[in-house]
Amino acid sequence: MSLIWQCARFELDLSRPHVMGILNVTPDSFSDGGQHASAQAAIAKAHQMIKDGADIIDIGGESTRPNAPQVSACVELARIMPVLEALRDCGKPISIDTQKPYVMQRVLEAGASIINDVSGFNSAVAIDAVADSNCGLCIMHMQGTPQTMQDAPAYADVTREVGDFLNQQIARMRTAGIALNRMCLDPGIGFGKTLAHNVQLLQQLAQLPNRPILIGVSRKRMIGDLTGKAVDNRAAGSVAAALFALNHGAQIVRVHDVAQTVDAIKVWRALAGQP
Ligand code: 7PM
Repeated sequence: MSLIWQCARFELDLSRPHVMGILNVTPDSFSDGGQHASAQAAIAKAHQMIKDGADIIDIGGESTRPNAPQVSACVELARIMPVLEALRDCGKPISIDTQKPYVMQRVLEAGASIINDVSGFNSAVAIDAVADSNCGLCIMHMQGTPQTMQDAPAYADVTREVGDFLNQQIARMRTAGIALNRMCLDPGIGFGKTLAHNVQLLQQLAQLPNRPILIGVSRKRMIGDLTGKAVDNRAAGSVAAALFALNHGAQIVRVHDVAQTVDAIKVWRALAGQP
């Protein structure tokens, strides 16, 4: 597998682990003070994550929480754009977490380097929206929709079914002329999966298609189930899961707690004798 992930003007060398810092720009994440104040708080947080060692910043303007109200492309763009414009020259690739083809097109024009789609570019319109750029693409698997996905997740073999979906999306995107080296894959921890499904996927990352793998497990319910801790107390559990993923086939981890994750990776790598 090529260890270079092409992300617009960035060529990420995934022979060492990469940390993607999560930057939510939904109103519930940066409270009150209005639109401008919350954009300023988000920008400051991104600069702190970069100081802490983040390799990528992932901006999300649409809550993917189960049962979350859906927002229009217009509202999503109004949240994302001021933050993207302030960060696009920060030296790190900016990823946008969106499922909307219109949002994808607008943010690519505005200098985003990665599109992270939790629905895995599962439409011809989404594929067309990214085909003509050279941005990086994170193709994620989800069973169902964010509104219904946790109702009764079911698989005969979760790793095989997730792998089949990802292979199918790779093929569709290759047919649309998208280069393989722009794609990374994500099994979508918690997106239409039980704890047992999540555990099996993390143990079997090496069985997924042979492309770079991104894992987002930070502060998720899985960590709560395993530790009994509320969402604001899941950093240590999340770091353990991130290290496990990196040592079982993942190259990129998407995390809230950047400083703690970066320290853990440094210590693990030193002990493993990796430069
Ligand atoms: C509520 C529920 C808020 C779930 C936020 C979430 C992933 C992602 C998200 C992931 C990739 C979260 C999720 N999760 N993108 N976006 N992989 N590629 O916990 O696992 O951050 S949103």
